[in-house]
Amino acid sequence: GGPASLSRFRGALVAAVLGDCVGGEFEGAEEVPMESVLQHLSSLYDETKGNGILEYSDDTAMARCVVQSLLTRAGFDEQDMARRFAKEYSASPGRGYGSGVIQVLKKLSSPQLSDVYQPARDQFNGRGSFGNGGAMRAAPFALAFPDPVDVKRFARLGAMLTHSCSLGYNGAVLQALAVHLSLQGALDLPQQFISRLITEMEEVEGNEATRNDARILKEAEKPFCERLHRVRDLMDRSKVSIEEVISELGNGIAALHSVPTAIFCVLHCLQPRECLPENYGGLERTIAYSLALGGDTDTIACMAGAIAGAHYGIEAIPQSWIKCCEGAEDADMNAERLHMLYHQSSQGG
Ligand code: R7I
Ligand code: MG
Ligand code: MG
Repeated sequence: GGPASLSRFRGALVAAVLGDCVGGEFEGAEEVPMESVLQHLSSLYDETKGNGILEYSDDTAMARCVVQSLLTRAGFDEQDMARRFAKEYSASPGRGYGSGVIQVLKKLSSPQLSDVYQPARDQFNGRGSFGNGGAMRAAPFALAFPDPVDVKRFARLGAMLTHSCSLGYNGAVLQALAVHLSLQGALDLPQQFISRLITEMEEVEGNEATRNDARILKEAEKPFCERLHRVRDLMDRSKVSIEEVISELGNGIAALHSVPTAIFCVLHCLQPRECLPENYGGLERTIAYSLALGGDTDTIACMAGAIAGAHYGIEAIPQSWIKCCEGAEDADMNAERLHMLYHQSSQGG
């Protein structure tokens, strides 16, 4: 489809859910042989096997709250979004939430709370979390707002409800921007895609809060920009091993060690790769490759899935995968609603 087509919206939201659901199998695994990944994925093609439904985790649970809030409020409403996070957590606390964020979600359910951003600020001795929990649920912001200024602003504020460290919320901004550009068809020119992300993040990271957090955590002055340069270097190389990707970019639960990694997975899988089956399309390659990195597989596959889904569109997603994953059909319906909201706002009314 063309820029911002319905197919791209559906692809983005559905593939994010698939990444989370299929990625759950390997979350936290240090080494994941490609063979195990392909075996796991091949069970999804076999509808007769009746291997049941793969459940989604916190990544999708929170993204669903973001979607519902953006749709019902027809825009960003921090009170409403915070309430939904808290309610979802208390209804299903066993979705695999990060160990720190649980404290925030409990505090957010207090009716006395006056500042919904305060619980997040209290995390980790007042520095805030740098986990990837803001980024893992950032894709819907790109599907609700056509203007990149809104995408950046609301992805940041939405993340700050649980992640007040700049290394947390800037990861959410980067993820939302990647989905935004992909929706426009920007992955047709991969070199320009990465350059535009770097240019955007130069501005996003050009402030005192980022400099402070980076200094305290002993990171480069603009941590995400530095990582995006590494992504560009890896892209330019003809052969890259999985070990190199992990050591250069990471595969962990910090946003800094997972958002650039997810972006690399998408870029690397734009073309066929030796380690992946020839009959795989780009979307399948991206998910398989994300899982083979090990570490925070559900989240990296979820984020890579959103970016790749926005590029390839819904037609690239095997029907049988959708049937195997909890919440995938819901995501498909919500994508249509977001598509309407997006095009209403771009007409200014
Ligand atoms: O970021 P968050 O929501 O976790 C998301 C991850 C995804 O992989 C999900 O799939 C799920 O598995 O969890 O939750 P947080 O608790 O805010 O952050 C995750 C973890 O990062 C924390 O439990 C800490 O181990 C670590 N972390 C920090 N450690 C030290 N100092 C995050 N921020 C800090 C910090 O400032
Ligand atoms: Mg998870
Ligand atoms: Mg995870």
